[in-house]
Amino acid sequence: MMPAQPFTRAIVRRPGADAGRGLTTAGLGPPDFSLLLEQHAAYIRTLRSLGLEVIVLDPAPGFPDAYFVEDAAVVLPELAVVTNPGAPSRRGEAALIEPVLARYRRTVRVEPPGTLDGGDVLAVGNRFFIGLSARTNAEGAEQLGRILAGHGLSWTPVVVAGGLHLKSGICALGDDTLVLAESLADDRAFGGHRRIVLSPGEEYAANSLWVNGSVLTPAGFPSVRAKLARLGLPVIELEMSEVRKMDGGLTCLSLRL
Ligand code: CIR
Repeated sequence: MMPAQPFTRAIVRRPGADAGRGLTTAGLGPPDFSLLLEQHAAYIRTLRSLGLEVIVLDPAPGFPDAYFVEDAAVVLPELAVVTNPGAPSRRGEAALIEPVLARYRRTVRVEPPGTLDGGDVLAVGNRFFIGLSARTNAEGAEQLGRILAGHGLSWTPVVVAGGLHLKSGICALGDDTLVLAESLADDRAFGGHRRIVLSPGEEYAANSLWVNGSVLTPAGFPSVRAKLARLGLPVIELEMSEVRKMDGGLTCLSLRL
């Protein structure tokens, strides 16, 4: 289940004091800022405990969603694609992340009128699924698709019918296994892979994060934990209550390189 190239680094950004002004549809109320910082710090500690070098960026004033760094880029082995985030309030995040990524990769950009959020991009080995969502339009998906194809990587568009991003309902464990919400289970796009289908009420845990053979999953979903553990993977549960209030999950908090 290990990919050819394990991750060695992660880029994260600390939430700013304005985090509660970010976009959300969760209806769970504003996050408790000190608890949000605690949960974010635990996430960083966990990535470090798995051997990753974690590059921690400062909050970006004026961009309350900027700690969801995953949306501003798609990192490939040979280059980083800096996105044009779909939400107007998040567009400026691309320019903030580009110089950081340029330390590690050649960078290219998704250009308007294309929009794309990294949360809509799921890599399963050499195969990519790109969600068409309220944030990612067909033009943005095609721009990324052309870049992927140019690197010998295949891609499939998937219409995101519910949830913010494609990865709000699905994640990949290594190169062959998908964990997905029941609403995506019948989508033929995912047919060729081993699939763990989550029951209604467990959807939030579909955004789990596989890191080099371990899987991070949100706390509070014991049956998902059990399903993951049955695969023989080490499972690490993280408290995500405050991140969830802002529609965020485990993958959005980092870019893995
Ligand atoms: C937003 O609505 O853009 C943020 N509040 C949440 C982004 C979550 N990102 C992700 O799932 N990749």
